[in-house]
Amino acid sequence: MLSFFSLTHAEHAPSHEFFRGQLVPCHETPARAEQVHQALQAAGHRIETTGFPDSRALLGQVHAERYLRFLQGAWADWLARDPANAARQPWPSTWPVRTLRSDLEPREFSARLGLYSFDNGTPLSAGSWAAAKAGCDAALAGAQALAGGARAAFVASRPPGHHAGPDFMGGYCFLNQAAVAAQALRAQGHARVAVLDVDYHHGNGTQAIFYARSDVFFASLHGDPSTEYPFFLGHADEEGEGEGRGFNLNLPLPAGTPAERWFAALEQACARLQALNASALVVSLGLDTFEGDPISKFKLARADFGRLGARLAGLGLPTLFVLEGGYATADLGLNAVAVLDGFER
Ligand code: Q9C
Ligand code: ZN
Repeated sequence: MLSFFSLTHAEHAPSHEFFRGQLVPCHETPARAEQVHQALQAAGHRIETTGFPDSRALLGQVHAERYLRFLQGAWADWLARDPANAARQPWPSTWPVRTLRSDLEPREFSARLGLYSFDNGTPLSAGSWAAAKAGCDAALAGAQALAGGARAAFVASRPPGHHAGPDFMGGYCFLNQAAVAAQALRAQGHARVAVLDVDYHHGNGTQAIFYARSDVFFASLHGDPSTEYPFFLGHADEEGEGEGRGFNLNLPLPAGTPAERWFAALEQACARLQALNASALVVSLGLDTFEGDPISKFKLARADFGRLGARLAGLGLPTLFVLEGGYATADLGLNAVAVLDGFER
């Protein structure tokens, strides 16, 4: 499958993350993308690495301008505070939760980082903007490949994007590549685009971006947020609002869910997106549903990823796969290739 991969991903390389209150080495690493790149090459998939279009205009359609300005300048602001910060990671200090004001931007950097974050588990590094932006450019290139007649394409980007909302980062995500792709497909003339999120974690950012819209249907299969990250969104009663009512489908599943039950939920999502006449599909392809994933609790095996690809091919839609999570790094490339090969079989 035609794949889009920017080497710029490697510029996002923070060292540690907060995980259940402890500082631990990052789960979301450059090695993930390298594994995917190698596996794509080994399996003979064509990979484009340069010459992507600029997604900046589309970014302004899915993210707030003040958030984009903050994120683009964040590392320079952090260094301006103290040149020694070059060797340190910034962390948010305060979050504007209920009753606090989020309309104003504080001048203090760590407070602004709090304003634009919903967790303390999303470390920023010098090249975070560049890497996330390159992923969006790759997503736009993928959408353009579909417009040019490709049946499907794969955007092998990192950092991931589905937790990034209109004006916030979180869950290792900064810019929402899948949302950019969906917006690009809309601009090409697809009247309704479906975003199917199969990452273990609910795609709260994508849901938030499209929650009041009927032109982009969002469906997600994920660990039940009553016990799984991101905890505060992803329940079955979130069905969309206003014009978007009926265009959001959450299928939370308990930790430990085996493959058969997961595929039954996938059928529900497929039935809905067909009933809604979506004419293009963006797949937020998280591979952290894998049985070997270190931070997730579903039980899909490699062969199940092939089955997933085959099932999605059966929908008969132009399909753009966008890499999201997946932290069993040594298996990540082979799991991604299993989906793509299953689709093309
Ligand atoms: N301090 C994706 O798979 N870990 N993101 C919880 C909270 C967050 C996963 C740590 C896991 C995010 C794209
Ligand atoms: Zn995930």
